[in-house]
Amino acid sequence: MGQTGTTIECIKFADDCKPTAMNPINRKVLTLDEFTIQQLRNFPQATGELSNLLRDIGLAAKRVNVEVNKAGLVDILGDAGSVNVQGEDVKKLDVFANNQFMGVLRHGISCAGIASEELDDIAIFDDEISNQSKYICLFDPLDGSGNIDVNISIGTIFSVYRRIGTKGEPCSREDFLQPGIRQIAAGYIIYGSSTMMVYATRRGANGFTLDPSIGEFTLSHPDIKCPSDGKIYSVNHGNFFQYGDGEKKYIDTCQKKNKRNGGPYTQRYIGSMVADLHRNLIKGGIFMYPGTTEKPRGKLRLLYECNPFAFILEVCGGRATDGKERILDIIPQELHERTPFFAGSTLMMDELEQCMKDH
Ligand code: AHM
Ligand code: MG
Repeated sequence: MGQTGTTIECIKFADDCKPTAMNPINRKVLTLDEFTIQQLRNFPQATGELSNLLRDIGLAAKRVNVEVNKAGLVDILGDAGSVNVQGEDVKKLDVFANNQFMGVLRHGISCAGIASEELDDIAIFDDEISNQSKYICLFDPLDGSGNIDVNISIGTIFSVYRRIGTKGEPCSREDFLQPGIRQIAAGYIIYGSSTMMVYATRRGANGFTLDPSIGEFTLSHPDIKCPSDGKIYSVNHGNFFQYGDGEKKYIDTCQKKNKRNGGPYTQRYIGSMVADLHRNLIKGGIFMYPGTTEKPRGKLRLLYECNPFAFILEVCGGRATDGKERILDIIPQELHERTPFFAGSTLMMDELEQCMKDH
């Protein structure tokens, strides 16, 4: 992976997947649980804590998915803050999502505490079992939630670190303020035309699509790689005149043909970063949320929006920076700090950086 040079080959499934007389099930369809167990079998020294954690996240995601799919019915069932026809309080979906992720992790055995876009401070699960667990998690439980009422894809973003504090004691803020390069895993769930969970470890990134008929995430995108070049650029053009000269120059480059790029590129911007980055990861492209004159640090949060995507992109062969520095090397100062964010295919990122240097 990137500068760390610790890429480990992704596990291949071909032989295990073949149906045999002893095992007539079509093993091509691996569920998320089967996949993580397969990985454990390949790494006997692993304790299984990370697999537990990912299973917990998958479970919360399925619950959130059910509610997201019902979102169009809020006018029938009751608006957030009101009481629905069953007499239950209707919660805002992002609060609901936050409670689901926090709930499964608090009751699980692999997470000592969480930080979330929905919480001002960290939540420490200070009980005997949680204090023994290795990991802490950071979440944006429902990113792009402003898009819910118009039926546009939204997502959950997560990031997992090994805690640096002493096992047996409650976790602390230092565990959460680690640079992104120390992530053990990162991922996202996209609630879209189908629901998908993608997660990356240093061994690779894999995507799982929710099969509604069995209620399980199943391996649909093994060993994801980001194309080294692409033809899509994603940026909020409404802010164009507030961007710096380097960003303006690059956007100008995207709109023209040159010897390298075979342009003009296609502009695609949903305004839901999980959907925008997922598309660009699979098809090749670049995503930008620069600082503006009004908001010099941009809008996106370093710890639970940019770091996880930077990690996933680097595992898949792409890159992510704040315009100057590699995102994963930034030492965080605050839980909710913001950063300009540029991420995508390496050749497009090279061209962007050249424009930023020249201007
Ligand atoms: P949110 O965390 O309040 O949902 O905001 C984050 C979202 C991202 O998903 C998206 O890329 C960005 O805001 C869009 O912002 P803008 O409308 O300024 O382009
Ligand atoms: Mg967000």
